[in-house]
Amino acid sequence: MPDVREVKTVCPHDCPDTCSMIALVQDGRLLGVRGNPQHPTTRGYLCCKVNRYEERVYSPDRVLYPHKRVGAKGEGKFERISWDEALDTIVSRWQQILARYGAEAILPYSYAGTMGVVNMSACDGRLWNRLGATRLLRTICSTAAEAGYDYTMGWSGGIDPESLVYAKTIIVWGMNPASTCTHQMAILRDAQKRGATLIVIDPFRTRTAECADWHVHLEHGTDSALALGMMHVIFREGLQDQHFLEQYTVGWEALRERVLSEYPPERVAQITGISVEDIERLAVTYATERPSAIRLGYGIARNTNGGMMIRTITCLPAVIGAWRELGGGLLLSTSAHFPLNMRAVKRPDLLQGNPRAVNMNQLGEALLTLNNPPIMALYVYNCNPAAVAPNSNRVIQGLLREDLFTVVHEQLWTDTARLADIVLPATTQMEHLDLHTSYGHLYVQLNQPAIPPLGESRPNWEVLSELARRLGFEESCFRDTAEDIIRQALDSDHPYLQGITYEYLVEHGFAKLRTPSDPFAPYLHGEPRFRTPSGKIEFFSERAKQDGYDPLPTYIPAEEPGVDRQKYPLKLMSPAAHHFLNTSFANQPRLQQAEREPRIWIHPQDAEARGIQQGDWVRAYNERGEVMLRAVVSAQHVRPGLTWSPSLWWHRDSPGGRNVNALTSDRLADMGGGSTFHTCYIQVEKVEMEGRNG
Ligand SMILES: Nc1nc2c(c(=O)[nH]1)N[C@H]1C(S)=C(S)[C@@H](COP(=O)(O)OP(=O)(O)OC[C@H]3O[C@@H](n4cnc5c(=O)[nH]c(N)nc54)[C@H](O)[C@@H]3O)O[C@H]1N2
Ligand SMILES: Nc1nc2c(c(=O)[nH]1)N[C@H]1C(S)=C(S)[C@@H](COP(=O)(O)OP(=O)(O)OC[C@H]3O[C@@H](n4cnc5c(=O)[nH]c(N)nc54)[C@H](O)[C@@H]3O)O[C@H]1N2
Ligand SMILES: [Mo]
Repeated sequence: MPDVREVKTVCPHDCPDTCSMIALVQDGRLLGVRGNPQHPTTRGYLCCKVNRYEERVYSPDRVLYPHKRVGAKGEGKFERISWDEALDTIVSRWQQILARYGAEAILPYSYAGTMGVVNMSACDGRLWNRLGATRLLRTICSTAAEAGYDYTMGWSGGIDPESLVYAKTIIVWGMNPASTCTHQMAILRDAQKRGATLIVIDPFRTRTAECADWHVHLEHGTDSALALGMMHVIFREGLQDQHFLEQYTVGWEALRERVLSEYPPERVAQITGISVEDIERLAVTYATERPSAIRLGYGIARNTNGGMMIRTITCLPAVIGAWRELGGGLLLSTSAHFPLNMRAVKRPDLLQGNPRAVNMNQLGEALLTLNNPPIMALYVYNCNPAAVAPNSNRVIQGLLREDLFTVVHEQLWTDTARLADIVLPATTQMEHLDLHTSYGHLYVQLNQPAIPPLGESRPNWEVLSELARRLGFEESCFRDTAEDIIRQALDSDHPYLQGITYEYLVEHGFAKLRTPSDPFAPYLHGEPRFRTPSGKIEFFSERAKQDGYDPLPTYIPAEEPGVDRQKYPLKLMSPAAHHFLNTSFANQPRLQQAEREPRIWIHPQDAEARGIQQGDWVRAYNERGEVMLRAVVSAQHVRPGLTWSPSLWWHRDSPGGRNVNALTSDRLADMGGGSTFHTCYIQVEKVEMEGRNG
């Protein structure tokens, strides 16, 4: 028997944990993966999705060879072809399109299937910049939250999650780490064991809420009002940090006046459904049982008022000076701390002129209505838009356009791949080299290939750089290998990267940024400066004012204007499923069994009014589409008027052929062009599904 080899790898998926993994390999075959016990946040275990990675790598759904479509669009009939034929076809179709319509007729469409510096970042920049293709605004996930945070904080990095064990009060706000980043949850549990109070603010009783000391079960979309009500109590009781306000913030007088006059707890109680006593208790606990930390999620921002909710919540730590204590402050993202040389990776300098932009949340609209030029070619990688983008019937209608030339580079035969003209096989993380940062910790990590590529699969960068060369682009960056790109990314004089070289990472796998303290408290050392125009935390934001927003944080309800609330009276949220990662892993039988069926949580009042009982199949519908879901009737989980359906099943595996995105809206959030998956109105009715009810 050949020996079992251990290879240092990194989980590439879109999750703040970015785990360090050990791949076990025998004779070129992946036996399994383990969480790296040496890694301080991975701590030797992996989540329920990734701990059997071999099921993903060797899935019967893997794309192993290039294919071309032979049946009608969407029929799903394909024939194997060679790489040469595939690349020749792509280049010649693109060249025809370039000659007739220009480069803006080509749209790359990608997100974070892998978060690697090589196979995401370099791929999203270089070729498309050089080509002058239509730019994709990558807004589906985080941009509303980032824009809201930025008005208050500038793009200043959040606190080190490893510092959270020193907190005495932790508010997890609009985030579900027990499902979406289990290693962050472990830190929160540790803090709880050391005596911290864990508070969860969420309109749904999530797995995280189940673990909390206190679940603040508020009305959906009302968080700004709650945060402003907390500030009212803090100022009224004199619990603010006056020194911090005067030294490090802008506009605290105006903020104080607003919250004292407009957000008394009585009014906030009416908006949020939380009692006056609870609002007072929440504010006083947060301000006095210190250090106090807020773990703020991206999920909450996927609402029409999402940017303003994040902007408002982000003001709270400054009011009490929480940033000045180890274990205090706020964490939305750690990304801003990584000083990698991203200009060298993405090459924005290759861009000439100012090609138009398409918001990725409105793909259907772009494919069906854009003109001068229309989108004639789509190149999809690291993403599954047919199933993950909102308003999927519209997206699918666009993808079915007979004159659209669609290439999908994929690991799996996803809903999107099945709608392509050319399908290219992609390597998995076990089969290629890459470098990773994280948005939830402070480690730089190297992923080394553990096994040879399966079938004829190739990494993203290999394919895109080959296409660039075949298009005649002579810039030397299109001859870079993955290793070249990683070395360029690490090429920086920044003290945080001191000694973190390619060679170091080959040997050790990971390195924590060399920050001045560990755990890193970014605003404890010297005089804190924030990355806003004033260098201070901005309660009053001149930039927000110029951009047409209220310059101060404020409460705006989450609403889908123009919807007939008589016809569609229920609100639907569809956040992350525990056993899937967006649509990744949702094809694997073991995880499908764990997730059971596409389901919808509904309050007993709303169920009874519709004759719906526990376990019935229901049809959820609105003007955009319909979905079949199994009802979970629960007063504990949702308030009346709200429903909840975890995302995301594949369309392929959904009864009726559509997942929940057939219902969601492609309206944009208030800020950052973000998505609004959770501001969605529907009606629900009971249906008889053969052999399925009961
Ligand atoms: N298991 C699993 N893990 C994942 C993912 C997955 O799909 N599955 N997805 C990954 C990705 S891409 C991301 S971006 C992250 C997302 O990670 P999270 O930010 O944790 O995202 P969600 O679970 O989508 O949403 C978090 C919570 O926001 C709540 N929410 C919605 N609207 C409101 C509101 O108005 N107020 C408040 N207070 N809460 C609200 C939802 O009820 C939900 O519990 O997770 C990553 N990890
Ligand atoms: N209703 C609803 N919809 C949502 C959300 C929600 O909360 N509710 N969440 C939204 C969020 S936060 C996000 S981030 C998006 C995510 O949407 P996507 O980025 O589309 O995420 P996944 O569904 O994980 O699909 C990623 C795809 O990339 C492929 N892939 C992985 N690695 C590679 C690689 O190296 N090369 C290539 N070529 N392909 C690769 C995978 O096989 C997978 O099919 O979904 C959004 N959709
Ligand atoms: Mo995301």
